[in-house]
Amino acid sequence: MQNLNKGNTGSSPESEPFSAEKYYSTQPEPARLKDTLDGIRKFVAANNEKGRRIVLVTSGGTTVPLELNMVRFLDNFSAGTRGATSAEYFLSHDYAVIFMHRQFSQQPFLRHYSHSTNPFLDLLQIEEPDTNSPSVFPTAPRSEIATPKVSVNTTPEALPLLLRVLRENKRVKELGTLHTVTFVTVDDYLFLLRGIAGVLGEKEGPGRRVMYYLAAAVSDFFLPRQKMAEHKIQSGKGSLHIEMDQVPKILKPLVNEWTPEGYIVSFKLETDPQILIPKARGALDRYGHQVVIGNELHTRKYRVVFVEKNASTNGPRGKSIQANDGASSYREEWVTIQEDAETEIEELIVARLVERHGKWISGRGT
Ligand code: PAZ
Repeated sequence: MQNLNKGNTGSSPESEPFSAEKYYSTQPEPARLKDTLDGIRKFVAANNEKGRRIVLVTSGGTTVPLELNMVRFLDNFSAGTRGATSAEYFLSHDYAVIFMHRQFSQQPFLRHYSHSTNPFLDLLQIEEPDTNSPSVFPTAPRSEIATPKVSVNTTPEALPLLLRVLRENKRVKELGTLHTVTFVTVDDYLFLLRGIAGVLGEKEGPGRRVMYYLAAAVSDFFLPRQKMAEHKIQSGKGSLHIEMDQVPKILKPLVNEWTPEGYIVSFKLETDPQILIPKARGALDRYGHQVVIGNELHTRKYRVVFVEKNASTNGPRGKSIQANDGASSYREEWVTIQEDAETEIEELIVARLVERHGKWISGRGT
């Protein structure tokens, strides 16, 4: 057996768990973080000036590298569909969207033509006089391939969706309401989240007009840089033993310190239906934010549950009040669609959140 952890890694029961503070002072921040945050600051200022609501949508899964010169990593499940789809609906409600997503995961608008489910090239038709011409791909110079005699059209079935997507994409570009940033590792994610929350929470910023929609699947465990092997882990020494540390729970500082006025929605994914609601309630108790949206792995596209605290048990930010009757402290709303429905569940999720956020902004919501 080989132990992946470098040096004296300590055994988990005795080692100190990483607080957010310790995490941020010992782990590496992503390259060009300052430039990324400058870009966010400009985007926020421009949209804040127009009085728009702003939402930070996080989307896709984070990775955990196993080596400093990374060849192997652990990944988290998520295609980024929830985040990309929701971002489109927030844009249609005139939100300015900061879309923070895993590199190469689904993106608003592009998602309609990504991967192999709906390959873009199959939607296009090419018309040219000589259909028997020999293959020119990929050797011919590009200038020779495009001749005035060739025209490209979409298939008739593809046109309605394509038009809708193109028009909405154009509208959003003209308004300047979508700003995209990418992450790969859990370190990237955590530093970006703290940095963006810092910008959104700045004085003269959007205040209560900000929503956090945390749909990304974030690793619960990581390998601190100080414990990582420098080079590619070698095989041939038997089984591999990896001891990982727990990622600090950053919802706590997000709610209490970084974004005093933001409306915060977190997601909880489970595979065991029995624990979904208790875990969602537990998160509300622990962090004191507004909503946990629970979903199960296999039904997540058709069924989600909004878990919230009742007004009487929701104290000031970050402080929940314990009711005598545990169950009545919470309310749950299931949102479902038929599996073959044309509607996307994100349309319903976002519509409900926009309404709740409106109440939060006017001081009537919890
Ligand atoms: O990206 P996707 O559509 O494939 O999946 C979305 C999801 C299940 C990752 C999301 O809805 C979610 O639950 N995110 C939080 C995951 C977690 O509990 O860490």
